[in-house]
Amino acid sequence: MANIDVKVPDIGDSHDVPVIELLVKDGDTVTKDQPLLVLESDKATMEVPAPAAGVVRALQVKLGDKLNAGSAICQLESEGAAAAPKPAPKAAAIPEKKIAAEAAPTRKAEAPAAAPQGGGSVEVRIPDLGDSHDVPVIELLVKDGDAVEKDQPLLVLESDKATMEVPAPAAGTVRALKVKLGDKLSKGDVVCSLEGAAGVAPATKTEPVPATAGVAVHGATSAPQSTPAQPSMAGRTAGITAIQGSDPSSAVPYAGPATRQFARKLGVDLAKVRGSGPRGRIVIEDVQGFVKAKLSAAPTAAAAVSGGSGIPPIPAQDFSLYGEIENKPLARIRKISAAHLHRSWLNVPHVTQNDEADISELEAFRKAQGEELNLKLTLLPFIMKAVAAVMKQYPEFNSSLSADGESLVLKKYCHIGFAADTPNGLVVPVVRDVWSKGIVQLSNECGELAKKARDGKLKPDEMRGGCFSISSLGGIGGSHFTPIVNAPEVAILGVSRSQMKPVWDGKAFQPRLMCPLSLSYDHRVIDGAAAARFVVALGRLLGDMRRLAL
Ligand code: CAO
Repeated sequence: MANIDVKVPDIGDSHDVPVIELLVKDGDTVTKDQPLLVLESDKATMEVPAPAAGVVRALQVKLGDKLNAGSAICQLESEGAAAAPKPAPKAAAIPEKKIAAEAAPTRKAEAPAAAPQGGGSVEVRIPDLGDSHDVPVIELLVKDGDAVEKDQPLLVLESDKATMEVPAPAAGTVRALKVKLGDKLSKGDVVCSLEGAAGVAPATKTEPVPATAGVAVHGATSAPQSTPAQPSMAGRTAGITAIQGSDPSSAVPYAGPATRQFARKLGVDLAKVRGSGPRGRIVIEDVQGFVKAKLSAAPTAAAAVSGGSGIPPIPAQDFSLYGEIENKPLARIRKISAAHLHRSWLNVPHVTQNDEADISELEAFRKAQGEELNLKLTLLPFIMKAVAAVMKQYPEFNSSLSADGESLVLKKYCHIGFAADTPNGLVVPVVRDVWSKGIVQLSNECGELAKKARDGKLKPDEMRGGCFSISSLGGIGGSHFTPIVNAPEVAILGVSRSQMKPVWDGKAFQPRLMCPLSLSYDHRVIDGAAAARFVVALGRLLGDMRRLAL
């Protein structure tokens, strides 16, 4: 057993760099290279990884602490030789893959990737990208006519090895922008001109700048890699991993400094933002989209948890850590119904009353009538008609709570909605005036509305004004389920698949077709006894539809 003192390694020119994320706590077991914390200076965001596997002990830093090279972080209680403390490693310690991304801040002044053009204008070219060629532009951060500050990022390149920002070598106005998103650039390619960029130190002749000087890698202006005389980036930042994020095991959001800065300004936690860039990289548009979504979701989300329930959100997860994933945007209908269902589920104290109705005679009648009339008569219109009759008998099932919760609004009409399964999600078309319609008419209307629903042609008016809903899964299968009340309605009937069952008639078991019914209701309005009465009455009606005529 050995204890390693873990310290902040060389972080280039940076001092008093704040801890923006603390990724471990005392007692945590970490693997070698697992990030312990994230530091963020003006120039770079850097992870400090564990130098060996072990258990974190005596953690000495907290969020916001400002650290320097050599600042103590913690001890690592580690077993075996691998745990032996290492001096701050130099170049060799870092895998080649990461070298370009592990840039330390270096001499910006020596390498503006710009060639003077006269008249206060300079041509900005891609500087030396080390071994990389044809590196795609993954973010274009300026457009023609934009005024930029010195060092303001102009574009972001991403190779297999690194994500690199190309900053403006001087303040000026962007002119003749020659690149677009997706272009593949190499050393010396012209990016744009900077007009009014007076005072730019000319690059050594028109040669592109040496090595990677002038290229900011995750905000850190990188040191030349290929020039042996320069300290290697790996060497300079040994022990520091600039945030690359393309490593899916990284818990730190994968984003460039410009995006990070933008997110910080808006107070956006990047861990909650889904990146749309290559390998999930978060770009500025993602942050904007996140804020937009939050703002537009605010009313429904707030409504969904109305009553100040303070329900903690489900933490965001990176599912790609566990296997391949695909991000499929939700259809509009699904988003709307999700918000509505969530709101109903949270606001309405639900109880579900289950029962079974003997529909043996009804089925025989339905089939016979269907054949006689040459009509596709399903069970749904019969159930709808029976429900409407029971609602007349028990008017609280045809009511809504007033907005202030002080009274019950009793409806003198009967419009019944039915849940329809469509390729885009659940919709609930509403059949009007069920009291005044016969089964055949109800069947025709249900058929038409269901077709419109599937074709995405329902008008908003055809989904409004319902007093009660029916959710029939009988055509699919299953026994009972718990439907969610379609608030501000106060009850919903779930219908499951009928089955032949042995039913005791007092003398013997008889095979009867039993249809499972599940009545969910708003317990603020409906008592359990009333719900039981409703279901029993419905079962009796479905058992003998002649009662409807009484
Ligand atoms: N028991 C046994 N068979 C049943 C039945 C039941 N309870 N309900 C329907 N069936 C039968 C029908 O009679 C029909 O059989 P036939 O072709 O032999 O006559 C077959 O199942 C298919 O019926 P259907 O589902 O197409 O027709 P429907 O009128 O009963 O339902 C509709 C129409 C729109 C409600 C239905 O298509 C649908 O979308 N259901 C899903 C609703 C849903 O998703 N609910 C969940 C909401 S909460 O997440």
